[in-house]
Amino acid sequence: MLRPRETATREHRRLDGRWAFRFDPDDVGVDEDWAARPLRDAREMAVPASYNDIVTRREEREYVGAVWYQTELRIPRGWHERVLVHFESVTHTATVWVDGVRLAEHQGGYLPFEVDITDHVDPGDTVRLTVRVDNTLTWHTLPPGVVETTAAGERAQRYFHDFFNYAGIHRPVRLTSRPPAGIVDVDVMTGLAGRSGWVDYAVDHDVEGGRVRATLTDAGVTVAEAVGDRGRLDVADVVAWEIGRGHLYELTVTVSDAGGPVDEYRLPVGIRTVAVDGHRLLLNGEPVYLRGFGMHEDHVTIGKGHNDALWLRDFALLEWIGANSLRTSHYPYSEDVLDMADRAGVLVIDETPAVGLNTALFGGLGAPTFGPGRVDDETRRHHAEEIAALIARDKNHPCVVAWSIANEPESHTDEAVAYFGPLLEEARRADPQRRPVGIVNVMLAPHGRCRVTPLCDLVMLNRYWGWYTHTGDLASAAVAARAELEAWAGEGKPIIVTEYGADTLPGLHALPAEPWSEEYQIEYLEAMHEVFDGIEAVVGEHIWNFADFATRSGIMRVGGNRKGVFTRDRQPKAAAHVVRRRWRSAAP
Ligand code: GCB
Repeated sequence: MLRPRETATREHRRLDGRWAFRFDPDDVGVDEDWAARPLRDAREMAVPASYNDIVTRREEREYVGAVWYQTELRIPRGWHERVLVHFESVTHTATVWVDGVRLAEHQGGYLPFEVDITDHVDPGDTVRLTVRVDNTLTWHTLPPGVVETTAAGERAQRYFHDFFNYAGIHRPVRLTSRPPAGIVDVDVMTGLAGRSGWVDYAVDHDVEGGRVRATLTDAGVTVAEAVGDRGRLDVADVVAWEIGRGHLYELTVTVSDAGGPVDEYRLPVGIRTVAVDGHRLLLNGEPVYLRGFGMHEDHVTIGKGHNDALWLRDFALLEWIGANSLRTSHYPYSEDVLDMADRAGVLVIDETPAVGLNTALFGGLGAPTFGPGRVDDETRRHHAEEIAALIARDKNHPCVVAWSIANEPESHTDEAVAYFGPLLEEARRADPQRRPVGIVNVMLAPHGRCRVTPLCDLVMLNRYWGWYTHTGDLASAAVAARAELEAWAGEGKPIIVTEYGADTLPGLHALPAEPWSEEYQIEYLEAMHEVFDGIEAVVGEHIWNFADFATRSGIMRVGGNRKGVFTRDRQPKAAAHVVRRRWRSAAP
């Protein structure tokens, strides 16, 4: 599915704003046909935004189940072709009606879907768009979860991951128009040799007898052209896409039939190569060292709602601190974030929402992770769909340098090998660029115990020596860190430490340094950096986390997870200045 973009043949308008909204605690909305008429007893809700931090009652913030959103929209009078509604993300399950007609259901809270409403509307019509959103996590959703009943008889959601289960319509909704037949998909593969570069493109379309023309421009000037469904565009004196310099060409693809142009699509293209060579991760043939963060889509009041201003601030801070990369922990982020990374020259490890496939973590369950009725074939099928949809959405972004198909899953058992082996293969097959694929390994499955990481192209490790283990004893933490990293280095693959960090309360000071103080976060990071610098196979350090973020409440968390180098309102803790000195004095 191609992302909506305005071209000569495609238009869209955003449906964001304040929609009617109501909770459905008894789950009667479908039976009572709420979509057939204006929502009764509705209040206003912002779209896009999570609803959880806009409401004020605990039962509503922590609500489990269905909520309803509704808006009216007008189909522009000039729109006589296909009309669709494109949702960038609805968390976690969406059912969509137009004027009482149920048209679609979509599972998965972090990837886009579209609903073709052509047969249900006419140009100039005003129609009612209703969306039922269910935030329930089960063993067959990603992330997974279980619903329990509390002693007080309330429904409560248990999950095995460490961020608040925000829900709602999280990203823009667009009404779009495009030709009835046209461009279905575009793939690009780019290459470099000295001062020459090239773009191999492939266009999938459903125009009978359609002929494809591809034009590559640089700041409006044509640099190469080709004809045919697939072909190569050669670029002399290429400006490669690099860290900190996200140079983008624009590929325009047009499909014409005997009557002239039928459809046009435009795509920003960065010309670069990504490869793994032994211990090294190569960008454009040169070794790179990743400096950056695991992040979250998380802000005060809007929760996981997308907001350009807040993300521009995040990118400004990444630049300020000298970061060159990020991981979309623990789910696919808005496509706008990837666009920003493309333009900024920031490398991205792109992650699926498969977090918490591990019943030993965050609240635990005391039951095995894998098995019928828990993480089983149905979960695996959905997981495969999520991997395919993520790669289909993001494959053409130059910023994406690796795929993470899961964060901290159980990885030491036969069941884990049987589950992940085929998924890793599917991810490799799905990416035309064949970027490296892996899982992010959990500390409970160290070197010698984890059986899935050896099947991956990269070693990605989340490690909390000095925090969850060796708490307060950084000398011992460094010994443990060195020993384990050296063992992993023996695998001959690049190692990225995808998480390391210490909870820190801004303003809490202690001399000598103590856990939770600003001094400890600094000493902790310095101790880890000294270890990383001594091991050649370590090619990346991603601090956990970029900023403090919301979690469910618990005795391990004080106002959420406080491992941010920035506060939740995006101001630096003391450690940010220390990290900045290290990162800004390094090569790009
Ligand atoms: C982890 C998880 C991350 C948590 C973090 C922590 O290993 O991947 O989601 O937030 O640890 O702070 O405990």
